[in-house]
Order: sequence, then C-alpha cells, then structure tokens
Amino acid sequence: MSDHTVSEFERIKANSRFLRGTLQEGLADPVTGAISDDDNKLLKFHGSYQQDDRDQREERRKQKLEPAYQFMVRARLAGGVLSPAQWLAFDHIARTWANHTLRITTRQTFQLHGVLKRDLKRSIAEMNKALVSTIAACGDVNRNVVASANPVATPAHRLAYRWAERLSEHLKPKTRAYHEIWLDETLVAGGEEESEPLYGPTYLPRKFKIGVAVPPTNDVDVFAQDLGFIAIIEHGELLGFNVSVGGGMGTTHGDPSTYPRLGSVIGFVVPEQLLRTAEGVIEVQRDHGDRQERKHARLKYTIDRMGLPVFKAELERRIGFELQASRAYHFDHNGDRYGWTEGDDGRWHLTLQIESGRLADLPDQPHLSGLRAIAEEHQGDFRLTCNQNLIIANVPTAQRARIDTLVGEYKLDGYRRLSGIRRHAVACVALPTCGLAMAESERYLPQLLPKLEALLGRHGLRDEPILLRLSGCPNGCSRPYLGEIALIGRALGRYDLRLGADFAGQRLNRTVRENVDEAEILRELDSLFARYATERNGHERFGDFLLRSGVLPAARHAIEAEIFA
Ligand code: SRM
Ligand code: SF4
Repeated sequence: MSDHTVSEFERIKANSRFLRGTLQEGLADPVTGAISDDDNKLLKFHGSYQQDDRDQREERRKQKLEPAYQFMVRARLAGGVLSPAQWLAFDHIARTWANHTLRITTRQTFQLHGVLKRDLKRSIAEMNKALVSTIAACGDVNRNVVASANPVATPAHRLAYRWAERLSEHLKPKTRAYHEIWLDETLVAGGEEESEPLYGPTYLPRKFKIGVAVPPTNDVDVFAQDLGFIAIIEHGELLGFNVSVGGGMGTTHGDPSTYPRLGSVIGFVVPEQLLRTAEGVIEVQRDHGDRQERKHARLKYTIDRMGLPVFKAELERRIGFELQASRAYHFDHNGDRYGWTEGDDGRWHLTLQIESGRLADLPDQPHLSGLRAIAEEHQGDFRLTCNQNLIIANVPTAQRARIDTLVGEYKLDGYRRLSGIRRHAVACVALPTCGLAMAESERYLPQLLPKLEALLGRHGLRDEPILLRLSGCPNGCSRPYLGEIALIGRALGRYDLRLGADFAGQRLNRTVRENVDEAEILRELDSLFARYATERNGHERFGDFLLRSGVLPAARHAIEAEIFA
C-alpha cells in the first residue's frame, strides 16, 4: 500500500497477508524475548500483547539488559461463560507458563500475564485444546461480545446470551493465519488468496466492541459499547433489541478532540435482524471510520463526524430495512448482586467478589487454588462478569452446601462482609504490565479502599452503595467515566478526580479536580460525604445527590444516554 494518507498501522495490516506478517519467524528467533514492532501490532489480532515488566525496567536498563519482555494473552469467551474443564485448563496454563494468576477483565474474559515468548505458542495451543480461542480478543476487529452475566434467570435471558454467542461467532475474522501460527495447521494458500468478506484486508480502523444488556441490569455498561443491544422482554418473551451506537470511553489528557461518549439509542430490531444490523454498523465504520488518525478512529467519532441521522440512514440503506422505533426499557444498576440466586429451572448461582478480578494464591487468600478445587467438583459452569467478578453458575440444589464449604475453606466468602463502596469497586490492570499506565490502579485499590471506608464509616455511610472506578490512565479500561467516583491516572500517585455518574451507567461523570494526590482526593471526598450524609433525599444515590444539590454544575452538553429513534 503506498497511500500516504493512511496511518502506519493501516500499511502494516494491508501488507500482513491477513494477519501473518513475520510472526512465525519472530516467535522462533531465540536471540531476543521480543518480536518486531510490526508483528506486535498484528499479534493483537491473535489475542496477545507484548509487554515488559515495568517494575524491572530501570534496573535492567542499568544492567544493559533488554527489558523483561513478556506477553499478555487474552481469551475470547462470549458472555464470559466457561465450563469447569475449561477453568482447569486456564488454571494449568496460568501455573505452568504465566505468572500464576488469572485476571478477570472488564469484558468478561481471562487474561494471562507474564508469558515468555518461548511459551506463547503452547499457552495458546493449550487453550485451543480446551476449545477456547484467543482470535480477535484484541485488534481492529469485533472483540469479545459481552452479555448480562446472569443469563439463566429466565428463558429470555438464556436467549439473549445465545444471541451474544452468535454475534461473537458470526463476526470472527475468517483468516486461517491463526490456525497456521498457533495450531500448526499447514499453510493453505500463503495467505494471498484468502479473503475477509466482512472486514476486508485492512480490517476495521480501530477496535470494536459489542454488548448485550438485559434490563433492569446494565452490568455490561451497554452505553460504553460501540454497539449495544438492549433486550426487550415482555411477559418473559424476548421481542427483540433496542440498538445503541457510538459508546466509548477512551480519551487523551489535554486533548479535547477526544472524549468519552455514551451510546445513542437509534431504534429497535427483532432478533432475526440482529446479525445483519451488527454487520451493517461494522460496514459503515469500516468504510467511514478515520484511517489516518487512530485517536479519532472509533465509531463514536465516525458518528459525530457524520451526524447521527446520516449515520442511521446509511446503516438502513446497507441493511435494507428500517429500524423500528425504540421500545421503553429501564435500567436500575450496573453492578453485580452477590450471593446465591435461584434460576427459573431451580438451579443456583453464586456470585463471588474478586477484587480487581485478580485470582492468585496469597498466603491468607488461596483463591486460585480454591477455584481449582471448586472446578474439580462443580457440575454447572462459570460466568465472568464485566465488573471483574465471578459466578459459580448452574449449581444443582444438592451441591450448594459443598460449594459453600469450599468457598469458605478457601476464603472466597469475602462477599458476605463487603462495604457498599467495595461491592462496586472496579480497577484496571495498570502497573506493572500495562505499557500505557501513568499511575497505579489494581495495586492501589487495596490501599485506597480502607481509607475510603474509614471516611464513609465516619459519616454513617459504610453500607451505602457507591460506584468507584479506578484507571491508571485516561484510556478508561475500568469504564471510569461511568463511576460515581472515579480516579484517572495522571502520574505516579496523582489522579484526576471525577464525580457524578449515575448508578446505572446512563450518565457520564465530570472532572472535579485535576492532577491531585491522595490527600487532596480524600479531603475533597470527606467534605462531600459529610454533605451527602446530611442533605440527601431518602435513598438518593451519591452521584445523583451531587447534581441535585448543585455540588456539580448542570451539564453544558448532553452527557446522559440519549434516545434518537
Ligand atoms: Fe483496555 C488498552 C487492559 C477493557 C479502553 N487495555 C489496553 C491495554 C491493552 C494497553 C495497551 O494497549 O498496551 C491494557 C493491557 C493491560 C494489561 O497489562 O493487561 C488494557 N482493557 C484492559 C483490561 C484488561 C482492563 C481490566 O482491568 O480488566 C480490559 C480487557 C477487556 C477485554 O477482555 O477485552 C480492558 N479497555 C477496556 C475498556 C472497557 C470495556 O471495553 O468495556 C475500555 C473502555 C471502552 C472503550 O473501548 O472505549 C478500554 N484499552 C482502552 C483503550 C482506549 C481506546 C480508545 O478508544 O481510546 C486502550 C488504548 C488503545 O486502544 O489505544 C486500551
Ligand atoms: Fe492500562 Fe490505562 Fe487501560 Fe489502565 S486504563 S489498563 S492504565 S491502558
């Protein structure tokens, strides 16, 4: 490709022979623990990122050693569902080739960290043996499709999850490169004769994310998705889905041309129209998305550039039918409900809280081993949630007591004693693995929470549910722009403090203080908690209180989810 108007990344994709590049050669090179920059970009489409241990960077630089290169591997698990056998496979890979932890992500899947180059292929192959792929877990394609994490409450919930699975499968890249590189499938045609009917040879301008929500639970944060489907269920029957487009979180500090945006609801489709609608949205983004400046390439910018009515008209022209007017729906929260719940079929589901989604064996919290022990006996399945928690799902009544015993034995029963803010805390990975982190997040949460709990306790608010989101940089992997309280990393120990989102993922928060340290954050929150304790109306949520009481000024532009249908 000699087109100088497109970004370097576009050139790499175009020349990659459908995601092959020189990945095979790079992986086989024993001289370095790294691969080339170009291949690193292609590797993302295969579900892995090259990283280095940032805790060791300085020391290794002084010793004139190359950085401690290692790889993150992300699985593709539509709706976050996996069987006990698959759990055991992940456990084995984590202990054998990764850093002995499993990380539940904010998109309902597992990440492994610390895999060395020489072990990358067998880690991915082992996952595939357990029938879990990593294809398109990252990269400029449709990623893991998320779905409400308790899809078994009613038959309609089950159906909504099945549609998420179908979307995930239907929108998967078609290249055989994945099978050749990781699974030793013989090279079919050298790549040149392959095609990607939906994506084309340069795939999408940027990552693309889909979520399926089942009201009243918005646990997938449907308005943060490029494409959201909101299940409309009447009298237990799934009628179809409202369609939301253009959600996204990522921003860059100091660059107002980047911004978080909530999805706009543009209409309603019946289930049979779902796949074609998703394809249509992807096609419009494929052909109209910005391929020069990756910062402006997400669907949210395409829509704002085209204008929502033009975008919708273009979508309808391509899919060949008009969207119906959107239907009424109501979300009441975007968190998880802990403890046991019973499904319509008499099976039970136990939601456990997993701090920041990190499953490890710590001396007083052998969580990884506990879940291995549970997986060895469990007869149902597991469900990962978008709030980084875990559901031990589909437990027959007779097995409940045994699961409870194991949960207690391995100290997984912390969910019984959580403060209101701890129940709703989400933190992104950040240091030491994330190359983009500006501040700590996952490692900071355990220090921050007790301090916030002490403040809240002083004002009689210990059990008050408050959404807390921490991100180590403005990319927003914990969806911090939807936190009632959010900290967004600026530099080590310094954060922007944002406040005032609602409790159901339908309103963005705003920046209240920029680049402040912990002492200032706690001071600011202490005085707001004091006012909240005495001035709130009944059960008014913290974020709502801040707006109603005028602590936060009324919004200058629309920051609430909008309906355009
Ligand atoms: Fe993310 C990049 C981790 C969910 C927005 N994200 C990254 C990378 C890969 C850093 C990098 O590019 O080098 C992080 C790897 C850290 C590590 O060491 O593991 C990373 N993102 C994560 C995870 C693991 C956070 C977590 O704590 O769970 C989540 C994995 C999701 C998954 O399983 O697929 C994760 N990232 C999100 C979300 C939330 C969501 O999708 O619901 C967002 C905000 C929604 C959105 O996309 O707008 C998000 N991540 C980003 C961005 C900003 C994108 C943008 O449009 O500006 C980046 C940076 C980028 O793409 O250039 C990024
Ligand atoms: Fe890394 Fe930033 Fe995402 Fe946190 S928000 S995982 S620091 S890219």
